[in-house]
Amino acid sequence: MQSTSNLDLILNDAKLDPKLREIAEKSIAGTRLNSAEGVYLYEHAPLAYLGALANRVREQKHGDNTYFNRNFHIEPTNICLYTCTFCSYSRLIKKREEGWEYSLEDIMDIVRKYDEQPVTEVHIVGGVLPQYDLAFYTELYKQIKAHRPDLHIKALTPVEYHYIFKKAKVSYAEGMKLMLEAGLDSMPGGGAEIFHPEIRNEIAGGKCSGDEWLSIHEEWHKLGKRSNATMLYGHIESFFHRIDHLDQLRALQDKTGGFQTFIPLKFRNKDNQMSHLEEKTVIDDLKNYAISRIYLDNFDHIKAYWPMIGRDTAQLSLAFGVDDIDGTIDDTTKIYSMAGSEEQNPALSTKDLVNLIRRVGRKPIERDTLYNVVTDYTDHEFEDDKHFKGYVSLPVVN
Ligand code: V47
Ligand code: SF4
Repeated sequence: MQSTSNLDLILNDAKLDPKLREIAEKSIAGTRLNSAEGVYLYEHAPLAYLGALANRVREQKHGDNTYFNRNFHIEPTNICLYTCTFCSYSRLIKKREEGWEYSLEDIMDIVRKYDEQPVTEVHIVGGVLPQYDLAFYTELYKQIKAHRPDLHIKALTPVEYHYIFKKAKVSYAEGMKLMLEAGLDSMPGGGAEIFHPEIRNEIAGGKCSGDEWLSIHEEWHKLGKRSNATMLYGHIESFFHRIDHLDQLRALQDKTGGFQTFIPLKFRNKDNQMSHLEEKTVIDDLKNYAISRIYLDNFDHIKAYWPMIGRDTAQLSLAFGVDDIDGTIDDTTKIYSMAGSEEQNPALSTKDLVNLIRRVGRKPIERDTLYNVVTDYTDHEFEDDKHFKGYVSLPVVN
């Protein structure tokens, strides 16, 4: 594990690029980096420098604490009327026989399957289709809350909400209030992709714009509620576009403080319209985690979505600014490998997940969605972990 002494060693090197020294000094002093400095980090900073600097920020915020939670995913449908070029769902509009469209009762059956499981959250996200409208989701949230009031509903992204509200002819503010009243607790970070229209129009044309994505989160935050943010990187965007994306998130966070976690999502190239693009390397991924940690000074958490990047990279990421590993359970999801995730059949028991974190010298903490501590596993001894078998799912939509 890296420590601040690694950073001292790097800063004591007389040959260190003076610009990188200046940036490190700014970060250490708690002075915000500007966008030119962000791009400079992507273009010039070596991996060891980025790791040492990001680790310093991470340890200042969280020490060795590394968070995970127990949730399950439901994808109401894997068919979508949009055609994002990176998405492995979009082709299904023409091949409906490979798709599913769950009814409200189907979804409630899935929820009931977890009745005996110690999960704290249900993460709902799927494709966009007309029948999944305002009435459908408000009724679904109400039924979930009636069945299991303590289950945190983290559901849908501005991609769906924009579509649903437009169809129902309600404003974003009115729409989000209706969702809150129906039982929505928080919003996941999906659908953000890359905000800059130069890229967004190419890869996600037709769905909500970057500004609309941000406005819906803003309305949700105004209601006193929390959400996450993502960035889909490693396709046709440049470093400038990545920093522009982070800048916009940082600005909204200054205004509302409503974001909890930033989740960088590495583009995977299986079975989509951008399959010809080569995927980024692990080194690029680690640099991207580190720069996100250094740059997003007003975000509490940086999350690695381990089913997508694999266990080894997830462990490494904990030394590059990441303090959260998405630990989820699910045995119903069918599409986790559609986009070519690292984990073809990802399954980790709580014990395995705890050990994965411990083995790189960090402290495993099970959290709920809002980062309240559920169980501190730092000194926990597992006698028999058979009562809980964890599985993870991999939603790759929105
Ligand atoms: O928005 C789609 C991405 C996202 C691909 O908030 C792809 O806790 C890589 O947002 N390669 C959905 N990524 C997943 C998501 C998420 C996941 C885990 C936790 C949380 C959270 C949010 O997946 C989409 C899109 O950006 N995605 N296709 C692909 N080929
Ligand atoms: Fe639809 Fe989301 Fe896939 Fe785009 S990323 S095609 S909006 S499911």
